Amino acid sequence: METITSSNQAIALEDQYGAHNYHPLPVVLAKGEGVFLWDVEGKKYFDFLSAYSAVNQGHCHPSILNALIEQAGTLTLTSRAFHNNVLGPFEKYITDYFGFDKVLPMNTGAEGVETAIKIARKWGYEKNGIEENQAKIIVAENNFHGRTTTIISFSNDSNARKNFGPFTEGFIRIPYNDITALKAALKKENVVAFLVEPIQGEAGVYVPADNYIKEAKAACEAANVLLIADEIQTGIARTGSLLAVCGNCTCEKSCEQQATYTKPDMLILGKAISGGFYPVSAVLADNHIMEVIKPGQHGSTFGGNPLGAKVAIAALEVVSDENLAQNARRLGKIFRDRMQALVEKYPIMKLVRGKGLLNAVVINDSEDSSTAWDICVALKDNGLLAKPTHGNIIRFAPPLVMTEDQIHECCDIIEKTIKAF
Ligand code: IF1
Repeated sequence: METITSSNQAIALEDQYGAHNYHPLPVVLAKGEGVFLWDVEGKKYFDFLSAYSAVNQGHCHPSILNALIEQAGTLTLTSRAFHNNVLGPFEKYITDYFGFDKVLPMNTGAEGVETAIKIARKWGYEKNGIEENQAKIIVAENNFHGRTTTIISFSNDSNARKNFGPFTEGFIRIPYNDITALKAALKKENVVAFLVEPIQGEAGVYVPADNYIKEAKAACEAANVLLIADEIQTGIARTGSLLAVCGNCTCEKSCEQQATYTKPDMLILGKAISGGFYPVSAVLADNHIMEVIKPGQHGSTFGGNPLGAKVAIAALEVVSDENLAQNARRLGKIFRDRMQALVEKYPIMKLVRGKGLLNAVVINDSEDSSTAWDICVALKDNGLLAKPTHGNIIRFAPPLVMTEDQIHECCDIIEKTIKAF
């Protein structure tokens, strides 16, 4: 294997031998620890993307690393043709942790979404009298749920869809954060579920009305339709609660007792469920839904493997042991207040929005301008890594282990960079 001694060398290799399915910022990372990343030349950065919220626990968290190393030397993969001694304990741990009867473990987030779609359809046909092959699932405008052919079938992002057809049928798109539109769609024939992100991440961190999810659940319940919450990006303490559907829960009591908590019929998790060490995703549901899946009807080679299961337990322990939800809530408020001060001071900053440590700044320039990108390149030069989502929106999502001093240091870097623009 070629040894990388310069960033340019690594970029050249990717350019020649790798598909060009991303346009990364011009930085080549070689080491990560907590909130920090180092490039090949040894320059240190604050990470303000957290691998799209997959390293909420910080890079290379020692206790998750230890769990990985220990299990990796013992048993990594058996397939589900046989049992293993880690899957059962993982299934009990995660269903207790989130308050559901059962879990179906998969690998990537998109697989989790696909799994939830299959379960919802099967539940509709076998438990809800929906006409075979006629199931409809309601989704939101500007959704992002992954990149598989079925998932992009219900996306309205032309870049994610163009020339990937033909597409999967059975989806109804409605405006996000619009209960009236949801109620109208719920009146249509053969609707089995409403699949929604409690906060739209990729669309640009759109936080809906406080009662949106609770009212959506009530409307779905009245129509005997399943509410599926995609918390792949918003979950695992990112938004200042364990889940975004926890509302403003203070994490002192169990979920059922929290008035602000809305329990979805199906919960989809991914990304930080394994702290960035190993792909793990999961669909959680109660028995009356999960029991529609019988042996041989769904699965995957790596789904539920002992290595991913052990890593996921360790990653979730870090979330509760280190009070990451409370930290994200506290630091997120500080961050938004500091950004709001910049909005008032610098015309180039249009607005800041977000919840917990999932935030975005809208730059006061056209969607197709390169300003947001140029600001991110300048932030990189100043030691902070962030990347625009769409056009003029910059997402700011550091690991949840950040300290108050560090968040102020990062805001100083952002201010210094914005000032130069
Ligand atoms: C990319 C961002 C995008 C997700 C939600 C499912 C998935 C994701 C809410 C699929 C994945 C990743 C994918 C990555 C960029 C990133 C992302 F919003 F997080 F920034 F694209 F929207 N549901 N999000 O956010 O999970 O299959 O990737 O494990 O595809 O460029 P996955």
